[in-house]
Amino acid sequence: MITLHHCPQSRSMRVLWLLEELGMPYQVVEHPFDRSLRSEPYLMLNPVGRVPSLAMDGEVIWESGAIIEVLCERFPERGLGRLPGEIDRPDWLIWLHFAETISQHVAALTQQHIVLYEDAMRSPVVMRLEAKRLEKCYGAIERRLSSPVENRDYLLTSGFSAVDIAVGQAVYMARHFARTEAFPEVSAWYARITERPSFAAALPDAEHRLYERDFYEPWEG
Ligand SMILES: N[C@@H](CCC(=O)N[C@@H](CS)C(=O)NCC(=O)O)C(=O)O
Repeated sequence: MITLHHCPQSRSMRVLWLLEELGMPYQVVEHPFDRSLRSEPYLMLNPVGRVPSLAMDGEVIWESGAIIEVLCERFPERGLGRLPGEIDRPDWLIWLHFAETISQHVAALTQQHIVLYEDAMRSPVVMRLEAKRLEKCYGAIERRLSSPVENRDYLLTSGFSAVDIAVGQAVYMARHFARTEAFPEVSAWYARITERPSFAAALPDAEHRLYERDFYEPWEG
């Protein structure tokens, strides 16, 4: 059995989305987004006390990008990875890792808006800067989706893959802090990938949301 250690609305959501898309049996252990992730038993699952962590075939795997790569290689028949030698392999790796570039800005903004609980701890400059950097990331996706290829509906020329999930989930998080409306290709792609039932299955229920709001305006100080 595959076991995913998960916090709603965190990077583990991209693994949940992928597991749904793979259609293999799995179970989810949901953790609160708090200091319990630093407990000794949890550190056996992720030595830095983060989600996700995945147990599969007697192995514990952490780092969402590595988990996605391992899952796609374990179930190649599902067609969500691009294996070494395949034409889109370099692009698959680029976009898989780019998800983490986006997520780093989201993490900074989550810290600023949510984790820091006193206004004196927050920085309006950091909030604005990080939101702008998210827009730069949207710009990179926009450019990719606008590149002149027939049917550029997804990040890869060869069609939907796990990198649409990884980047799509990062954009799901990022949209709490930077709007996508000014990026028409990103908006259309995001709508396309999030209409999949696998995305709906990875969404949190109302009681387990990390983000209480849909959008956080920069704090003005
Ligand atoms: N690069 C790691 C980052 C993991 C990470 O930072 N996860 C966040 C949630 S999105 C977390 O668990 N944070 C808990 C904390 O920092 O205490 C990955 O992609 O798995």
